[in-house]
Amino acid sequence: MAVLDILVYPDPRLRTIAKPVERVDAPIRKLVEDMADTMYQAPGIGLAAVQVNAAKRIVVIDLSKDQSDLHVFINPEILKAEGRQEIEEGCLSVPEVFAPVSRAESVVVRALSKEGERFELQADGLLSVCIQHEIDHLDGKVFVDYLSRLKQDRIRKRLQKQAKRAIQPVSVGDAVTL
Ligand code: GNR
Ligand code: NI
Repeated sequence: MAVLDILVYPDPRLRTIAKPVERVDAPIRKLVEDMADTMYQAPGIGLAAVQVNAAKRIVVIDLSKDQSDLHVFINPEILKAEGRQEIEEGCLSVPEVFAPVSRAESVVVRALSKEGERFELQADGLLSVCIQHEIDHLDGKVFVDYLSRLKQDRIRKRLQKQAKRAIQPVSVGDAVTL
């Protein structure tokens, strides 16, 4: 069990375009497991490798309440997208921000499984949204990119301020425990 650190917007590493996985081998399967651990611990319903600073095209999703329905997508590709839906999205890399985003209602996705086997899946509703949100991460995109410039600026400033506060400066006279 290994929980990885999740990059926080506006970290420039979230703009990385992930590279396809060439072979689904033991190190890749270990990364998939660590990503699932990280997603469950957060907790979130999806996670893309770019969010844990791994530039590989890997996504994990589990919409269940009891960690019983893990979907693994390696090198996912959207073959077909139809219709439109808008739901309130959130992102583990953009804490405490929720906003509606317009996306395809249904998608057909092709990917490799954890065993390296090709499969296709038709998804709609929240699973469809989540697949699109995660594939965006693999292309260096974050859901706030779809919001107005004003909202993006506010979110960026707020999270930058929080990141600065999280680094506690040690001032003269502070007790230091070794
Ligand atoms: O946990 C998550 N919830 C969520 C809710 C609505 C739309 C998309 C998501 S994905 C998000 C986890 C995440 O940041 N994945 O990249
Ligand atoms: Ni996200």
